Amino acid sequence: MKSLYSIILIVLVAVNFQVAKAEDGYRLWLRYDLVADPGILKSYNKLIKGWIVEGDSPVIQSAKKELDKGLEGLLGHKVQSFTSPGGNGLVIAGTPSGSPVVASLKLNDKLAGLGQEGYLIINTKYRNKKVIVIASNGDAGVLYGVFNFLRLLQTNQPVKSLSITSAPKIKIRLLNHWDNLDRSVERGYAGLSLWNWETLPGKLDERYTDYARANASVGINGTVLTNVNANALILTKDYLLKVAALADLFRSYGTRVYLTARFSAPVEIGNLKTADPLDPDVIKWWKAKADEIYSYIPDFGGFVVKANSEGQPGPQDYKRTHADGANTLADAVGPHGGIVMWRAFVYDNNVPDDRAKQAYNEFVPLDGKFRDNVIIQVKNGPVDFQPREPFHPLFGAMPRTPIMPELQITQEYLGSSTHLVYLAPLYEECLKSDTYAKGKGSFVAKVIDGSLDNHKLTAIAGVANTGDVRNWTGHPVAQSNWYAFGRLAWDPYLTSEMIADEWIRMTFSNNQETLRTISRIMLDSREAAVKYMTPLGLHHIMYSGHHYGPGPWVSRGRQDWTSVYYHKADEKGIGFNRTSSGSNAVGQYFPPVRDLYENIVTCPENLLLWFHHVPWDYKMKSGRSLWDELCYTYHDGVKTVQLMQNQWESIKGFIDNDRFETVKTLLIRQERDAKIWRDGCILYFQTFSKKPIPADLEKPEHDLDYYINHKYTDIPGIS
Ligand code: GCW
Repeated sequence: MKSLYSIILIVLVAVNFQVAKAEDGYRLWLRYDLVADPGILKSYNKLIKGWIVEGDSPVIQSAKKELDKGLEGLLGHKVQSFTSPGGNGLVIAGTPSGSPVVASLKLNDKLAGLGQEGYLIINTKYRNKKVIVIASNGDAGVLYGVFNFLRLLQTNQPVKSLSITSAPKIKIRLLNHWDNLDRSVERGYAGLSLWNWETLPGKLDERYTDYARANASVGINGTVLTNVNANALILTKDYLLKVAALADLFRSYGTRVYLTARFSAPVEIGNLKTADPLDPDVIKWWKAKADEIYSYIPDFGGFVVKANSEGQPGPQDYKRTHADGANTLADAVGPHGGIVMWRAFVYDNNVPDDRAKQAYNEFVPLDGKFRDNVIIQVKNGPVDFQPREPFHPLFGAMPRTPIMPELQITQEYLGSSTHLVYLAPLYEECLKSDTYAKGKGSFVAKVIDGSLDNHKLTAIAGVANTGDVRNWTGHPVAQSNWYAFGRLAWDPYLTSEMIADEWIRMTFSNNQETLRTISRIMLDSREAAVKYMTPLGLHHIMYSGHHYGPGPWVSRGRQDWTSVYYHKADEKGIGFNRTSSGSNAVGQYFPPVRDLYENIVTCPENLLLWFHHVPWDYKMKSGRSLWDELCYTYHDGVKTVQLMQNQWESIKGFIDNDRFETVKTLLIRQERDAKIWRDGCILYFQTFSKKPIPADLEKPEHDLDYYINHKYTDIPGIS
């Protein structure tokens, strides 16, 4: 009996080793490796005998190529393409207007309401033969449907009785690249910018196509190529021709190109004396510039603008409002169908009010004053992409103005490309927050999908984590954040678990045990990072330059860029009093959210120090004092990373060795640096609390000075 078990074990291990091939991560989640389960493979081969994709547009060509490539890889042989249907087992994809076969299926009723990007995937019969149909009203929908179909195969789902309809809930789904023209990437940790301006427009790197494929596979339909800290040169002819070359390529994947507009461009590249948005020459200049752009890029999406924020020029330089500025640009691109995404990430050190309140104060009075093609781009939280923030109070507070969220995919405050942190739970937390703007159920997701206030213009942006390193994102698991952003942009009601499940199956393995293990690691990772960096509502206590390590001691320089401004630790306690007895940031939320945060008893403990200055002895729900709870939570965070390491170790041999070792090495670094966060912060806060670290907790290895002076030598982007 024993030997039978060992034979079974050897066979199992051998099977798993067989699938564990060398892997550099370049293929992302679009690997299309042979379906590993023989039973499932057999069933697919029985059901799929060939394919027909009718239509000639560039997007349909992309759909054909993808289907061809995907089926060949997954099924292990070239799957024949047909020009006319005949036998059983054909995959038919197209639109009623571009494909006579699809038209003859009379799907118009079913397609009504799915728009140009939505699609259906069904098993049906064509002239009495069993077929699988992927249909949409628009070419982009066909491409998205093809990607969904391939995803079903990649994730080993049955494809025998499909009845899928899917349409995006948000119209414009964008990556924002903070990429500079010298190819450096602000807050980028994965090499240089993907856009090689020197070799454009002549050379179209293969990566551009693979980037577009990856985006289309999750439904991302736009890309803002340049940094919000903008360089006006991108709007000059030579650069625009380079942009046009990218736009031509991306168009065949349903992706539009957008740019950031530097507000002072009329002065810098237009030789005007002013950039005053109400000056007739400035208005004329922007109109002419927009006309020029559209002459090269007929489907140009529009502009993103960071104005009067962190030193960027803007309308306030001329005593004009954000609405004046946004409207001038909107009037320029509007006639061509373009939009303006005007960022609400504004704050000023000279304004004495709490930084967390400034965007709301600035923008709420402007509600209803923007053109129809302007949308206000709001970060998920009121400070700045912290590991945890409450949702931004602007969501729901400007009912007459479309609002879009800006999420950060690049891990500026979450361990760069070194820490394994799956961000879908962070995104989900924001999207599922109830603003109560129109009573219970006024979720952020409903504000941004337009349903709460009846807006047609809807959008969402994610600050990209891509670069020219071979695996695109540095950390292999950081690819999941790009993926998760896209999936949530398509449907903000999806869950982190579902998205992780898909991504792991496509990227690593369909093996149940492997899947469960990686999923557990990913789903716990964000909370772990919050705990070892900024537990209990702490925020903005990172090192001042690179934002990777701790810096609660940062107290010099611009006040609202210090840490002491945010944690306010003193002998009595710690935390920012944002209640009505403090900055009253709680007053920007609708009741009952406002009351929930105002009251120290009802304020969620994971946001406690965001809203309250709390005495060190305050009794927490656990029964511990605040000080002890802080210490235990920091330690919990590190423990989770240690657990993640053990869990990762358990899948050795079940995935390829390359990525296994890469992640393993990074987890060791993550543990090391999580301890630096933990011990540096605890020792620093202890100088105020004057209390001992609970006896059962491991003591810091070094003294506080060590942590204050620590330099990293192996972290991308900060050496
Ligand atoms: O998060 C902060 C970053 C800046 C960034 C800014 C912004 C692009 O530290 O690097 O600038 O936000 O979002 O504008």
